[in-house]
Amino acid sequence: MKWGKRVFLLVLSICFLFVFIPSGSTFAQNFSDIKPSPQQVQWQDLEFGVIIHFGTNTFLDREWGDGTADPSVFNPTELDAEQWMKAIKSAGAKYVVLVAKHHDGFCLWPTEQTKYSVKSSPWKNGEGDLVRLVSDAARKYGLKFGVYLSPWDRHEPRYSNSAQYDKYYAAELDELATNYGDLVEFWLDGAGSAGHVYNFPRIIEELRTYQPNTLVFADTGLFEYGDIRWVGNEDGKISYDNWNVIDRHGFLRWRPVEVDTPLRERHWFWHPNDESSLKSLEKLFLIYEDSVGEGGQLMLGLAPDRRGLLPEADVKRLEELGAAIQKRYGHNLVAGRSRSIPSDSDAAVDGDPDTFWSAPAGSHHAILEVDFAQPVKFNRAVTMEWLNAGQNIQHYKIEIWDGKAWSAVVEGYPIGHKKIDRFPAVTASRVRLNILASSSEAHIREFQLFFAGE
Ligand code: FUL
Repeated sequence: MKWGKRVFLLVLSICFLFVFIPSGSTFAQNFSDIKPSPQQVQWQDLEFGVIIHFGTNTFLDREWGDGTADPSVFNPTELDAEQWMKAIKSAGAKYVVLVAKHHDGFCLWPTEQTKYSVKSSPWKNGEGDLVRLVSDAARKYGLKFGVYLSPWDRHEPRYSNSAQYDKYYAAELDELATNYGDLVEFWLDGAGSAGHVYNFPRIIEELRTYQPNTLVFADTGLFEYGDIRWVGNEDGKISYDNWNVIDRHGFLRWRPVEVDTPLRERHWFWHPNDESSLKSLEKLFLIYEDSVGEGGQLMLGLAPDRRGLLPEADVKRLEELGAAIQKRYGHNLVAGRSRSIPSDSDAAVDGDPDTFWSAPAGSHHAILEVDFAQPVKFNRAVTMEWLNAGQNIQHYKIEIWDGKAWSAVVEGYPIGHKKIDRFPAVTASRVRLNILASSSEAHIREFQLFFAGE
């Protein structure tokens, strides 16, 4: 081809790009091109965290303080952050997010930005720092730590001036981001902010400067700024197919879902005479299966009482939840008790989620079979996808061999980080995960079977 013609074609292609690709569009992206960041992968592996609400509301029987509470009301007499951590650990949670400032504007650390904080309270004669106590206790118990800093602030007079408030909020954020070690998650709550203009790009830039690995939770209205998305309800349930990649305003992004729900019905803060609102073990277990078991992250809300302790009944319930998860998902029938086909698929059935099996490169369909020497009875299957290369599995069945043919006990679509399938008990000695469609080859970290009682 002549040079003149080549240059002409090049110019033509560039013009084509400018004319047909709208500015800001995600050029040549489709869902299966989108992969998680390493930080998102690590965070998804945590599966279960808690968010702690404690502040002036606790002492005034309120859920949303109006910003007028006198700091003198904040006076826990027996506060013990280690008691909280022991209970959190017993439930099996892996990290703690502390509400450092709720909508009432009262700060739980001695900030330099306002007097409206623990500094003005009688607690420890104004010398206390709850963010310090909780972050230290969390780390002592092997739990990661994060914070919630409400943008909506019903106390701070600067709130009425967007530019001044942005400065104030960013300065508060700086203190939290620079003084309390690594933050695993930063909760950006959209509640109450309707109509207020924030400079979130600047605020997130500030956070990223000091905490490049923090994952930002943001509800759908603040989608562009978040790494994690809100499930859309506070019931503890993902009630739709859970794909990690979603499209909002033309942005295709990996946005794993977080399922926030309080331990007590509808209450994020502690309230007197509220014992009956404590969720039952059955309900909590269902919440676990409907969130973690649907590939999401469970964020359970805990509320210390006026003593500064988690109520005994709540502590007991958390222990019961941890024990129930262990009981139902502690005895995998597959690892060490079965043979898998194909022969290179051991990593999918070894009980170790740090190893994974890859179906043949470029394949869009694959079968993983496990054979037992004796028939096994089971009613739960747990499947985990290795997500670093994307969420590839799009349609699958779990099938058993009845001696003559394969029949499906489950038909599903996404798998994602973890999928718990529940079905009436069956007994079989040959079971298979039949991946009917995957955008690229499937990567299976684990395929496990359980008998979780009738
Ligand atoms: C919501 C808030 O309005 C609630 O009070 C609570 O903090 C919950 C976790 O987020 O948006």
